[in-house]
Amino acid sequence: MEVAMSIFDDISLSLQTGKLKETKESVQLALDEKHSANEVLNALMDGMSIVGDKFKKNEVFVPEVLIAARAMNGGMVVLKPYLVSEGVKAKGKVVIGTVKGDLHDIGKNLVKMMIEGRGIEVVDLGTDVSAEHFVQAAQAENAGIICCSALLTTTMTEMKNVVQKAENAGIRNSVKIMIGGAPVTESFRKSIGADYYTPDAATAAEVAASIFATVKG
Ligand code: B1M
Repeated sequence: MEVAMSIFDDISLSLQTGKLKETKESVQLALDEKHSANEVLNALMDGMSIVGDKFKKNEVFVPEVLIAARAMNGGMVVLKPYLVSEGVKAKGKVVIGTVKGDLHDIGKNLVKMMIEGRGIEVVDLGTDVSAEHFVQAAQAENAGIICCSALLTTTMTEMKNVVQKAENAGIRNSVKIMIGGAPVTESFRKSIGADYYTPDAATAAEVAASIFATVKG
């Protein structure tokens, strides 16, 4: 027996397979058929979350995630004006960057894309970001989470400064600090007093979504 595919399945599947043109077209079609922007967003997020799960299980790899994220971004460009006019708000805001002295950004970019795939707004501070900059940006953007990535054993120590600067600035109780990157571990997280360590981009996005799910307003 054949199962009929809905327009939402089309969106999710074309995103999962990284088909930019098809993703944009099916998003537009769903909107033309008068489906709400929120429903369409959920279909995009569903696709990205399936990609994230497969990435965690090593069923797909970095290139597949990057092309899926490109399709997600394309779909979001079509969707954005409808989200704005329907007043659909982002679920929260994150500032993200690679710490001072560190120029590796492939993992950080994956984390960013996965978090965006959860309907969360992400302000990307780039690479070589000082602790002061992380904290100032979190204050200026009123972000709920600071996400720090580090790939070098020599730069991961900057994450401790982020925790300290957040304390000094008086925002430690209102912001969660998430850390990750190849040399980072759970015991390192504990030693510096950060809130969450996650080993990969998909888990980082899950944790970010769960943080905002428990935060009011
Ligand atoms: Co560099 N490099 N590199 N490098 N580089 C490593 C990291 C290294 C392990 C290579 C090695 O020696 N085997 C080594 C670090 C050794 C150490 O400190 N333990 C190293 C070194 C030494 C250096 C230089 C010092 C080399 C030199 O110049 N002598 C130099 C440093 C420059 C600097 O940053 N100041 C350098 C430079 C570079 C390039 C510029 C050439 C390039 C970076 C290009 C770019 O990023 N735009 C580069 C690359 C590509 C690598 C390797 C080969 C790949 C890193 C990568 O992108 N992996 C790397 C060796 C390796 O890993 N095999 C290496 C793929 C990416 C998807 O994984 O970033 O780990 P990753 O992200 C993962 C998770 O860690 C996690 O999610 C992602 C996947 O799900 N994650 C988070 C990441 N951030 C997270 C944040 C979170 C949660 C999860 O929450 C906030």
